[in-house]
Amino acid sequence: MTRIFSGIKPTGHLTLGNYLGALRRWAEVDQYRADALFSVVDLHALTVEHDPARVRRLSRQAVTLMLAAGLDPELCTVFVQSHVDEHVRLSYLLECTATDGELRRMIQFKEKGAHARAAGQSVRLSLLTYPVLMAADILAYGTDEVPVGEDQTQHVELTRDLAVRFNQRYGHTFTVPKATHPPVAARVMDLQDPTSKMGKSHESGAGIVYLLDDADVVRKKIMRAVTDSGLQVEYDREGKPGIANLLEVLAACSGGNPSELAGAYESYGALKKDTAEAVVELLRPVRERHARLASDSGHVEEVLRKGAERARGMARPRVDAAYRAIGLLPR
Ligand code: AQP
Repeated sequence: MTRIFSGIKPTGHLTLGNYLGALRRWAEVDQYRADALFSVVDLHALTVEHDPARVRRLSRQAVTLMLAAGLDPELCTVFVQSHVDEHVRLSYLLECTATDGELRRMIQFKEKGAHARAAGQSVRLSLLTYPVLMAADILAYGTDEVPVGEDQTQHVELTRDLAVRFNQRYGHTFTVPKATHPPVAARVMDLQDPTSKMGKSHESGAGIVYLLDDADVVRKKIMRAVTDSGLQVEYDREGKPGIANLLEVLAACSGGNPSELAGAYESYGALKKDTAEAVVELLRPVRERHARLASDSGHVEEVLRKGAERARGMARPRVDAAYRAIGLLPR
């Protein structure tokens, strides 16, 4: 059976981008067709300036939202990365496989490093090495497929390179995984700056739809989305990025196709109105289930306990094999 691994970083409140680019497909498709593991990758949240209490709060909220989005712990494994030590154990071996040059080329390192410097903060070493930890997250489970938004493609490519290199040097140990992307909305853009990704850790939330925003807040953010010059509704990612983003979001919500939908609208206002309503309806059940689950912390704890136990059992044999293959004495 196909093995799937994917994760979500508790660096902010989850967004419509996280939902359309990842969560929804995990819940609607992936958990049924594969042996899937979904993790709140909390160690990755420590790579930038962070507040410990906030990371804890956001980690719990992310797990609760994953369940609210429809992940069923009977069908898939839901867990928190830091509960399974094998990720960090394997990460060190992969650091001994990677080069600093290939890590310095990572776009997220360049962008987040520049952002930290601009804010007068130093760049944590873990920001440079975090794609290696992500490779360990994936390779520890013999993962075949990594369903992610387009922003993560480069990291999955690095994971593939490290797996191939390790296998060539030390003998076949890891499955070489591939990234998969949703058919539409693989990259939801910020509503106030449609040339950059809707990212949960951006300071200004005006262009970001959070999954737990009230319906009226969602409507307001979408109605105020930055649009492009001209009046005609056209699907043109380069020339009209704001309108293209709204069409992609509407298509992802309604199951349509962005180019065809464009023909159905005569004004930007009408497109915004329908997009806002479609998003509100899409998120309504998630918000309702989240409210119910958030009041049952015992259930969430139990899901995480069982999830970590199952994940450990799956990761340990492969990580132990990697330790032996690379030249370390068996315990
Ligand atoms: N805007 C997006 N469009 C489509 N997919 C997206 N994803 C994130 N943003 C978008 C996908 O969501 C999954 C989890 O992402 P993550 O938590 O690992 O972090 P990220 O990709 O770095 O996302 P953020 O929200 O932008 O976080 P920050 O701001 O902290 O960097 C991934 O599959 C991702 O592709």
